[in-house]
Amino acid sequence: MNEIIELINSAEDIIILAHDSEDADAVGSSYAMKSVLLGMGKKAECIFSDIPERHLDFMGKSYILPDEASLHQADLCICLDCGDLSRIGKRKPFFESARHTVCIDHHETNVGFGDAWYVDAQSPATGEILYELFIKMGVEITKEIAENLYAAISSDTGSFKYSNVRPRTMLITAELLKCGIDHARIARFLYDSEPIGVMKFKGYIMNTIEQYCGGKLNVVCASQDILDKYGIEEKDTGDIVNIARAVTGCEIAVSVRETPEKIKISLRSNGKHSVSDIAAKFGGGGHAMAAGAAQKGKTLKEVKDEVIRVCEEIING
Ligand SMILES: [Mn+2]
Repeated sequence: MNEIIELINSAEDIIILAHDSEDADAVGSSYAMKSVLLGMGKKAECIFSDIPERHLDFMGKSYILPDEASLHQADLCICLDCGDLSRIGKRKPFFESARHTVCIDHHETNVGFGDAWYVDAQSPATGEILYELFIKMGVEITKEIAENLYAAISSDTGSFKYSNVRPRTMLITAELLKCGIDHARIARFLYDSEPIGVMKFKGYIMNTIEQYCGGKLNVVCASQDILDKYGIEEKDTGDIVNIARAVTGCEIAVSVRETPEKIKISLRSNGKHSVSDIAAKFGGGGHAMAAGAAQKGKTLKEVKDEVIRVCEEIING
């Protein structure tokens, strides 16, 4: 961490990137880092791959998209919550042109990249790592920084439900609450404010769960036609895998989602199996309990059948 702090201290112009299809940990960590850097009198910009999911709108719009960013040699590029460099996608030139690069992450498949890196696979969220980094830097945690870190940690722990929560997570969260954040408001935006079309779409998903391996494998599937029918976008469907995961007796949950460019696979485990290995078989990665991948040039059905086959092998040993 000391090397990272030195690189931050000696940089003036800093670019912040997170993994593509930014989730709440990626967005919250990026915004918190930006606030800290601006507070230090530095120039800082978050460049996102895409407009974040709608339910993250409450976190603000403190980002620019790649098309709006000028490609120049920044002093430092900080890569957050990003398991490997391929996940910054077409923003790679920003990373490659920076004088120095840093990676801060918690994906167990991350082997480290950049001039300096800090990867803690035991940490449930990049937001939790950043809290400790900021304290080490002597940064005052403002309410705004605390809100973003809280959203990051809350989201990556499934609202503190997942097995990745550790005592330190609760201690850090308590420190964030002391900053006067409105955690109930954050929870409402993150978990309890669904547009009606999305809610009805989720009703459809619940009605079409497919079970395999005697109910140990639960699969949900969203085609482009179904999204059109409910008038929603692909980014509204990111958490449908958790519907499959919530079925009694489920060991592995899978969602397969169609987008115009690719088929996205999300995998969740309820503890018995590691799904990061399954994701890796499809060119993806992630954590033991939550992982994902994407496939191009195949139909939704082809991808679904392949994933089911691999999962069946894992479950049946
Ligand atoms: Mn994360």
